[in-house]
Amino acid sequence: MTTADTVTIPVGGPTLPQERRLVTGIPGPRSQQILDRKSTAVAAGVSHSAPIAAVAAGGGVIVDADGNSLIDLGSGIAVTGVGNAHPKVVAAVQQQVAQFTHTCFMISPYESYIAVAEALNRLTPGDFAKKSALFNSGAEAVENAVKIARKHTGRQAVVAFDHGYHGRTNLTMALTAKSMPYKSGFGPFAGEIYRAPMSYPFRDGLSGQDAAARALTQIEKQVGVENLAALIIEPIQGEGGFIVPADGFLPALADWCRANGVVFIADEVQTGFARTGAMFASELFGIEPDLITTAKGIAGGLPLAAVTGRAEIMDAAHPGGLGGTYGGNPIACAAALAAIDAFENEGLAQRAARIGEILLGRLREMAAADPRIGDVRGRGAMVAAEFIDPATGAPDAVLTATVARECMAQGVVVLTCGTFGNVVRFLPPLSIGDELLNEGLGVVAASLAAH
Ligand code: PLZ
Repeated sequence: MTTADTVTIPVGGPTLPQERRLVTGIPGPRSQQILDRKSTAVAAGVSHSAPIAAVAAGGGVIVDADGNSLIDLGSGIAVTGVGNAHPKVVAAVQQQVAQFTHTCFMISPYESYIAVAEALNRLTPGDFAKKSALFNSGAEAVENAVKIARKHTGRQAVVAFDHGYHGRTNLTMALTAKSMPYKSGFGPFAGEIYRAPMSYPFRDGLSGQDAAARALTQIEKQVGVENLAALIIEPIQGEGGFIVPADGFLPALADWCRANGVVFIADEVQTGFARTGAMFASELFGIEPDLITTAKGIAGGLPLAAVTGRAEIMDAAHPGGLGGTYGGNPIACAAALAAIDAFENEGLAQRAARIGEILLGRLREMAAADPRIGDVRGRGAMVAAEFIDPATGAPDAVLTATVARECMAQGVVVLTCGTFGNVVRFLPPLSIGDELLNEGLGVVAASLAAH
């Protein structure tokens, strides 16, 4: 049985009616039927948040198998920044898929891969010679950034930060801080990974300088700079709780890396591509990373990832030392070139900044009226509210999960995150309209007020 037998599937993209429309409960019967098949056929470890089966999406909505139209405040975890089924992406993919689907860039190279590398070299911060290499997922980009940094420095140790998230492969699990659900029972993990304390202004109250001094002293004493190949950090942490470090923290780390021959890797897998109101979040903090990892937003939903950075570091790996069968697949590259065109020519960074004003404005209003919102933070279209017990300041994961579930039931897809599971995060597609965004936030406010 397929969904197509039983329901008319609308065409996705920005022409979908931009409305929240519930024609059944969530999940409706068709979604439920499909999700029942999921329980039988798909490994239990692969869980899902929204209890729907999606059939179309675009602008700021996701349509499910029952014809419900939900407001999308998650972008498939910060992926569809340009919007689902963006017309330029659709056209580029359709043309490429009819041209050729795969040759393997390591066997018979093609121009679009090179054009994506050129675009990344141009768009990433830093006015120095850069090179790029393409991969399939964020985790794969992070793995390769670490390989390159180790080869360049001849050192092995890598430092990641408390609350950091870098992926689910063996090396990136080691870099990821949170045990449950990402790591628990899956060890042993890769060696020579060390963790340093993050700047988390809401919880540590430290200035950027003091938080950096704390981290750097720990690194010098516990790892030793002579052993350290790289330091990897998300400029704004994503899965860890949308933690925005205090001013001065990131520049202090970057300066220290430069002074000590340590490769500074910014993991911009979640923050990249206009998400934070700048093309890359590093720009907001005035840092020029040696290497930047990107994925998610780069290709409008197709799987593509990259490492971009200083040419002399990128070239440290010997010919044949980097690659993979699918890395820089031609369809994903065509999608990326179309998405990058949209990011550059459709004012999407400005749009993200405007979305941020709406998000921060509405959430701060809610926080002023409800002490259970302990902190509202973020940049551009990457904003979160941290839920606490107002009496103690302790994280309130139960309220967070309840609000998220209630929003889903009311037709608004919101995501949670945070080491303590107490953060509701907002990552709308940059193609969402003000009205729909405000309606979605109204549902969040009502869900909070009801619990
Ligand atoms: N680095 C900063 O945010 C992916 C993970 C969702 P992949 N974040 C979403 C989940 O539960 O698996 C991410 C990230 C940062 C790396 C990654 C990994 O990117 O494309 O999921 O491998």
